[in-house]
Amino acid sequence: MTRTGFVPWPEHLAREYVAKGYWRQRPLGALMWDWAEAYGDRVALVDGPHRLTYRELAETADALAEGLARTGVRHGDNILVQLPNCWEFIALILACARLGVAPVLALPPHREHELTHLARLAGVTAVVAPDRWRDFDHQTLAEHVARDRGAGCRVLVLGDTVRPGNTGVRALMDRAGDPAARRRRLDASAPAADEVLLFLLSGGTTGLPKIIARTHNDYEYNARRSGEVCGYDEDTVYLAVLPVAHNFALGSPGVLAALMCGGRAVLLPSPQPAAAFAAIERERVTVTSLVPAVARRWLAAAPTSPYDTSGLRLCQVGGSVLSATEAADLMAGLPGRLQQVFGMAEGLLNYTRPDDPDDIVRTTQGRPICADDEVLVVDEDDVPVPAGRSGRLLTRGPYTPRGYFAAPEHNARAFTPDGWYRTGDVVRRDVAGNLVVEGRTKDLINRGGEKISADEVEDLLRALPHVADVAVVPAPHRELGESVCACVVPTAGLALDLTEIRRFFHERGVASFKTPEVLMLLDALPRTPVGKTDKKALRKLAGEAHVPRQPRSPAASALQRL
Ligand code: OOB
Repeated sequence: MTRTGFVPWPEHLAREYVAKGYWRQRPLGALMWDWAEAYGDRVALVDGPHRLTYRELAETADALAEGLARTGVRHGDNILVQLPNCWEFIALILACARLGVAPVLALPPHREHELTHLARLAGVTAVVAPDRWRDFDHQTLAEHVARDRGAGCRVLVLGDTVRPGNTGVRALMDRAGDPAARRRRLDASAPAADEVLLFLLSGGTTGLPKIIARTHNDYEYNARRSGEVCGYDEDTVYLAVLPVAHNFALGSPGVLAALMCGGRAVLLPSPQPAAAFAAIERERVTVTSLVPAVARRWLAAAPTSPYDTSGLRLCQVGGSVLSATEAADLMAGLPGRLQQVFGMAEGLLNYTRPDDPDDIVRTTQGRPICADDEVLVVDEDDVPVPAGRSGRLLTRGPYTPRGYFAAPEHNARAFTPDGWYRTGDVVRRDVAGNLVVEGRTKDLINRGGEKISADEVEDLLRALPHVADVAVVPAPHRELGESVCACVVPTAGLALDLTEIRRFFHERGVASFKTPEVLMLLDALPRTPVGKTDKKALRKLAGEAHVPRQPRSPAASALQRL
């Protein structure tokens, strides 16, 4: 079953990846049963009061797979999934894997703007959402998104309030009936391992989000090899505080690697320090992963925390830039050994190793996980630069797909003709192969690890009559690293402020984390000699004019007209 829009690896490499044991040629659903056979009564998932053993998880995933099939979702379909961290999320991913249905993993803050786009792009046949989450009515949102897809797109709801016409996810998990017979039926119609397992969202390319099809083969390797590099074993207890819809918490090594080696995954709906520290003590957590913004909050909270977090062996930090000074602070003040992670939903993963010297852990973002990860550091003309010099990072490898899904025009820019992915990151590589991230060429805002396309926000702002010209750049932010700064040339006679922008974005159904938090009103945008918007100059302005989020008023008003 091939999905139109999927870009495969060249055949000779696919064969090589199998021969070298990277690709195991077993779909994740089959592996799930291997885990259940090996670790049956051990606890696999913990979510508040819910504790599921490996066997319960496998049986529930099978029941859900057949439940999904009864609603009409079938092998080869794509579905949109928007769920917070909860055990049902993991059961759903495994159920989809069993059926050959690929979930598009949206984030809980996404709204109609993003979800409608993703649903169309992947041609989904169902939308899965909670009934409510953080005071927001996701069921109604899911109904709107499904309606846009037309008749036949179902709404599946996780929660107590399932409206008529929609289907309850919990009811689909009913384990009545013979699990062995169900297992045989699902085995008989299992997908092939080179089919799409799931879709991850790209971290901010041009325009609306792109999606990345990850296969059973490549994503299983992504998680398994990451687990090996990070020393995962049966005693591993992984705490997921970042969204499991993200590659970092899901499979790098995250929840999936914990399940692969008989460990345990503990799911929390937020990275709030007190709840996280309590969970680390209660569940004897050994490893967790954080973005720097969260790590900073944990660092601030650690000295007064009453909880025993001494069981934490490894504290992974990645997703956005971490300076050597900050890394040193985290090494001194957070429980567990620091591990830097430089990864991407597009594939390539770099980790400092648990036994690396302090100096490497403090000053680098680690090295690739696979001997066949190809890494090139090049100049503007794609010519490799000497070791130790900084340049643009290109990569290929067994878990780095060869194109975004159904995006041929974008792929022509984001990939070289011979399949190298242009990461958009500027790095330096030391003699041992460790990478140091020094910047980026891609036009995005990295807001606490959440990537926001400048292009997308600019397009939205252009729809406001008040906006004559616009450019979006990052503004430094004390906690988040960066926030969205809108540089606007206003239409003569029309006043514009952040409240108006916020209202507009809200009405358009845009995820709130993309809403500009800093506004610079300008008479004209600076231009480069060739007439392009000079974003470098604007970034500098935004940096100089930076105002902390709190308090906003006096300093922010100084920004109203520069
Ligand atoms: C992770 O994945 P994405 O897809 O959200 O974002 C990838 C981009 C990278 O290209 C780079 O620009 C940035 O995020 N990034 C870092 C970084 N780790 C990621 N920039 C500086 N330092 C780092 N350590 O962010 C992701 C995926 C898997 C594991 C970890 C992070």
